[in-house]
Amino acid sequence: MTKTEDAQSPAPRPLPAARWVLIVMGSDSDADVMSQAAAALDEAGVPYEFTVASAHRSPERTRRVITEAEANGAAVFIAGAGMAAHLPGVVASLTTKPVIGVPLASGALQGVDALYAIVQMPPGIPVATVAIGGARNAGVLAAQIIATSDAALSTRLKEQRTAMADAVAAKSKKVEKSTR
Ligand code: RP5
Repeated sequence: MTKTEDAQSPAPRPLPAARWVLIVMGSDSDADVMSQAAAALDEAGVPYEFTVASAHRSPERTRRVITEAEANGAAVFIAGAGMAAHLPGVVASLTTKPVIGVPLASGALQGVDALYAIVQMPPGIPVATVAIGGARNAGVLAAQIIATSDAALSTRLKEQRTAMADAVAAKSKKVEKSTR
């Protein structure tokens, strides 16, 4: 059973089947970091599919995966890759849906190469780029994009912000002191 099918079950709160995210990465060696995008979508209750397609090693698979996902209603694409990271840009060339790129740390340049490759897209084919290894923010941003047309999801994201603020206050309590 795929994650998309999972999300059609009652918990936590199924979204319409069309509002899902494709998470794609260049290699299975990227999966641990990219799982943080999946975790953020799980927490928001947004369904997704999680797969590998390489812009360089499997260009035909990449084209098929992206075009099929768009035809099947993917609303946002998250693409992560390391080194000469062309995958997010290639994904963006194949769809007009929003694409979020995640530069991944691997190889001699530890993600600086991937950051430059992903963020420097030519005019007309944008990729919204998060930090090196910033897969969690990619998941949060994808949820925010979907929330622009989903009031319940928007409310859930606001609740998460409140919980984050509460957590900061709790952390402060653990270390606070004053000598005045
Ligand atoms: C990139 O090359 C992948 O996204 C990965 O980050 C990196 C290394 O890939 P493997 O050699 O581990 O498959 O295309």
